[in-house]
Amino acid sequence: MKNNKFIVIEGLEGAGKTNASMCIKNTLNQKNIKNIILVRQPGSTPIAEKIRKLIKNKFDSDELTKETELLLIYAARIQLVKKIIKPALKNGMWVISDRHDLSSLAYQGGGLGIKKKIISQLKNLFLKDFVPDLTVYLDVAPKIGLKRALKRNTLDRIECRSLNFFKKTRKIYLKNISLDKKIIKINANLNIDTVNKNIEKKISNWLQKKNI
Ligand code: T5A
Repeated sequence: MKNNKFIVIEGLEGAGKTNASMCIKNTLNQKNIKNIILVRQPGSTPIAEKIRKLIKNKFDSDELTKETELLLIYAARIQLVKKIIKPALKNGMWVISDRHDLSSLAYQGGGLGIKKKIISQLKNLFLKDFVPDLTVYLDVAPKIGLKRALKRNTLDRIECRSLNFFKKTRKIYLKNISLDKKIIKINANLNIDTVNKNIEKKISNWLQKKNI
């Protein structure tokens, strides 16, 4: 029987998702799991990467409406799920995704105020019962996360939003993780070594519980 899994990493900007992806991959490698692919959302297929640019870049002459933003993100997600994630899982690969549909609930739902019902309808229509086996939520205070993101790069279209936008986004993340037993919360305000140790420990425990 295949025991490969779909693992998602979630969190605000600068939460450390890129770092966490590598940490989870290394932890799996230590358990002799080597057949792993890393993907990011939006992105990771040629078309989804084009959509990613539309999402992240600012346009002087036009502005994405919140509904357009949601639909573009969902279009990129469906492209990735159908073309890469599902076939990889079918072939026995482990998939680690930097973000998935919880990001839409948090950012477009919490941050932009699109009704949960609308986002859930999209999810039910296109993802149906396809859900991650595990989600690792990196909880960071918006101010800390944005400071880290700013240190690394100039801020993109979404990162330029107000602190209040990210506070509302985090609130929805926290609400959802309290409802879902398949989400692990990590305190991502701590230094990177401590965060890595905590991720490694929680992933190892989870694997043990799954007899992997
Ligand atoms: N989006 C996406 C939506 O609005 N809705 C959706 O449904 C989806 C899927 C994606 C954007 O799209 C939006 C959200 C995003 O705005 P992105 O560039 O992929 O764009 O943005 P993020 O996913 O947020 O990626 P970031 O690269 O900004 O954040 P990460 O990956 O969480 O952070 P990371 O690992 O690159 O770390 C950032 C910096 O902080 C340092 C790192 O070394 C790095 O320099 N760092 C730490 N420093 C101190 N202590 C720690 N614990 C640290 N952890 C990391």
